[in-house]
Amino acid sequence: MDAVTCTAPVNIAVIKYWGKRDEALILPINSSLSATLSQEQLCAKTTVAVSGQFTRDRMWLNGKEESLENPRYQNVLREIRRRARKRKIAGEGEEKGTSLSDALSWHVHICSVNNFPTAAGLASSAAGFSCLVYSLAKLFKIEGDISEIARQGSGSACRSLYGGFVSWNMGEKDDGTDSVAEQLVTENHWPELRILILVVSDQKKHIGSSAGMGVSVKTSELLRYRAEHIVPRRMKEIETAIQNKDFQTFAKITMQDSNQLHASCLDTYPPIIYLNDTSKQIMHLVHKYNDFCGQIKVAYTFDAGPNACLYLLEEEVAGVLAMVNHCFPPIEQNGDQHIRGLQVEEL
Ligand code: 2P0
Repeated sequence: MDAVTCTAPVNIAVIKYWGKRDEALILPINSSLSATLSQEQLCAKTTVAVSGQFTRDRMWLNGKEESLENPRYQNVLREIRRRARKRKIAGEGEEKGTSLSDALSWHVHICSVNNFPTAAGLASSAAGFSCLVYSLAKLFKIEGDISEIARQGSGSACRSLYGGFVSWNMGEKDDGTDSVAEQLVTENHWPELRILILVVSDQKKHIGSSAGMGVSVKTSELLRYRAEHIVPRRMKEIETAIQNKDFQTFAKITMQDSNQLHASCLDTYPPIIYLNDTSKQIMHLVHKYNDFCGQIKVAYTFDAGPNACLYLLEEEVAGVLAMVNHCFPPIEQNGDQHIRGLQVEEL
């Protein structure tokens, strides 16, 4: 038997991925860009093991057995084994530990836990698939870019393989070989940058990202326009802003892109609404705060759910947390009004 355990953090997109041009290969209609959080918090932890004693591939997610029938798991396992087979044919991967020949003829057991609510719009699939693919790659001694494999598990997962700010280039090829993640800057580039996650609700979302983006691609003209004309420009602008640590530009684009994602969701037919009243109050509060300060001090961004992620600089954390706690005093068991600053993540 051989086993590997890894952790992978969630990532928070500032240029959002929404829509696929190929559902099976998970190829997006636009490039996207995110920051990967630090390893300590909001992460998936996965152990993968191979053994001659195992009679079939099996997986447990947060302690409960899950079926591996889902084509995404099948695609990931098939691709990992295909790459490992290629290495074995080349006579590699037999150096130490379990030989590749054994690993390839044995079944795999996967055990994964998240330390945050699954499917509450907190990028759980990104951390989960990133961690799974990274662990399997270590177990099967695969080398080279694995973001193409992670992408086939869940699109945003490819961005969690690297730290710092990471882009997922949409690519042009039909086979997806150029639709890969690339690190823009490392986690040490902008040490003053912080993310606050405000948990508005930890309930499962009413429509998952994959289903939601499928309907948006079919019905939203705004989404098509955004992918073709707006995202390419914004990607360049925000990359330059990040490289120059230009918080004003970075924050403005971040908020505009989040708003455009949710506008595209509303433009979808039938419409998809992920934001709730508390989310909207947070947006309003952020703009009021920035107006009061005379410049942008904090930016919000929302994924496929009502929870807010705030990007800000370290010097603003105490003030913003005080403001949030004042406007949304933590209340036990009070549905949507139950909001708290979950934690300060260090990039
Ligand atoms: C993002 N989201 O860029 C955007 C913003 C949600 C809103 O990536 O179908 O779970 O597995 O490729 O990766 C969520 O999409 O979807 C997502 P699949 P995924 O972070």
